[in-house]
Amino acid sequence: MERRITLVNPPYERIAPGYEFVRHVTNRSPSLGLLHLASVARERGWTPVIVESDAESLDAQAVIERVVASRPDVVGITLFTVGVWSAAQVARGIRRALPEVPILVGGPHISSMGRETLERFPDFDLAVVGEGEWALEELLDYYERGGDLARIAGLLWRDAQGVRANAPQPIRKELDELPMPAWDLLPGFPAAYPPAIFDYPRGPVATLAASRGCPFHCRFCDTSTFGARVRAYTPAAVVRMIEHLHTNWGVRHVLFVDDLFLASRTRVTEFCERLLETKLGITWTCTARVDTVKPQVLALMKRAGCWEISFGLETGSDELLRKMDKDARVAESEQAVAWTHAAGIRTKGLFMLGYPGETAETIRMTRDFVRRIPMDIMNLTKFTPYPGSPIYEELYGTKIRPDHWQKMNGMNFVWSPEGISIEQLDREYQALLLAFYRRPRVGKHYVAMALSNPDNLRRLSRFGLGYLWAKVRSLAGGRRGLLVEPAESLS
Ligand code: B12
Ligand code: SF4
Repeated sequence: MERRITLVNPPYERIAPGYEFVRHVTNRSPSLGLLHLASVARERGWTPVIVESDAESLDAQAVIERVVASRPDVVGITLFTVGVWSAAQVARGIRRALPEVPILVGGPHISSMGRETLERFPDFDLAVVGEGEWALEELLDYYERGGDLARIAGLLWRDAQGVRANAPQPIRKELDELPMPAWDLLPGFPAAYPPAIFDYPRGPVATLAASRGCPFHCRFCDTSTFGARVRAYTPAAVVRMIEHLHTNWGVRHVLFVDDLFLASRTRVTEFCERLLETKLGITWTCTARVDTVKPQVLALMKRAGCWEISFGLETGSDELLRKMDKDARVAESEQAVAWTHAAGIRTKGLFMLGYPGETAETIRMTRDFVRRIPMDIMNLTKFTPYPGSPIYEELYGTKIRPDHWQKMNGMNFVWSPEGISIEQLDREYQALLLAFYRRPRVGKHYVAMALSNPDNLRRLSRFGLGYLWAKVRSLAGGRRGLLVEPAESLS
């Protein structure tokens, strides 16, 4: 008998109201987690279907219809904090149409807030805390043959007494044993999943995680899904996945989404050497902490196709870095960016604005910093205390907006530090980005990139027109050019 599981990446508020034009230039990567789960289900003889709401522009109602039409025996939904409400709406619709079908949830929000989420949203039946592959195998077994839910590690489930939490899952080290992510099931892959504009030299592009886990404890970061222990695929297995992507879909650029790609320089060295041996000419991008790069490894990475490294630089203030428990200093950030630039690899700086302790002075320091370093691309998020991060515990129940879960996409301020209003932060946000992007060196670089790739030019034009239109609407609506909705306030 055929058994079917439908896996859903639900719709969510990706972009703050007022900033809709940003959609043209942002990242639309698929859920790699669902690709892993789909391949595990297929290996066990189930028929998996994947629904990617954002890439397919599906709203909650369209997702419900798509899921019902797929005639599932089990539904799985991946949850980020920002997507919980719309996922609950989707679950309610599925429940009405298919009352007998169990609805599982998992993902970063569940790893930190699983019990609260199940208690709050009755249409989510079961939840998996942490990695999903091993728990899903056991759950599918349970649906085929029956058994005891209480024995599945990492599972949250319901009985007459309420939500029950099983023992946590053990740390799994054997990533090589996992089946290859099921890219073949992804609707419209790879064209429907472009990365952010200017973030890739040429497509098609795919995401990969070569490792899981991070031993650091930056206070703003949620590491509850993979934990503190770094586990990795062997370099040979990573190269095999790249060859698979290249052969089957012509993928030419890979975005590594690991928390700490450079956790082991020995592993990265072997990966680079093996990738060079393939002679595929693949380019790739990864993230790194500033204390993990050195000129020698950078030179090898460059030869092996590394095109860009994202560094979590966060701020230009040592005092704020200390408050974040970032375990890094501004001087180290500066050194890492300089070395990377000298190696011929582009650098992307990931910054945040509005962390507790942010002041006019720290903002000025960040502005000076982004003006002086040889960085190529700046990504600025609005500080958000995500569930699962140490800072969430500290700030929860203080000045956080009552609807904060729905707004947690890094594009809304849901909290503001003492002495700075959300409106001021929003102005500073725009000013900081302009301070960087108005640098003549940066401007020239982007003009060259836009002209060298028609795709960039098309996306950029749509973004520019959208921005002008948003400004006009804001001025006409009496918001003096501010792009945020006027109703936003803190409780
Ligand atoms: C790549 C990435 C993205 C990509 C792709 C997103 C996607 N849908 O996967 C893009 C750029 C689009 C993105 C966007 C955002 N991201 Co992001 N992103 C990541 C990153 C770096 C890697 C994700 C990944 O592929 N992991 C590898 C796969 C294998 O793991 P996984 O998806 O978690 O799935 C595993 C388990 O969670 C579980 N699982 C997942 N779903 C399900 C479902 C079921 C039914 C079951 C049983 C199990 C299960 O099993 C999977 C296999 O083990 C993570 C950091 C991290 N280490 O995970 C941040 C991270 C997930 N992002 C985060 C955030 C905040 C966002 C944004 C809100 C905005 C922002 N500032 O970036 C948006 C929201 C996107 C959304 N869909 O709601 C936070 C989430 C915090 C939270 N509580 O919500 C993280 C954890 C970063 C952090 N450390 O703070 N992101
Ligand atoms: S920000 Fe980076 S280094 Fe810090 S805990 Fe998160 S993944 Fe680790």
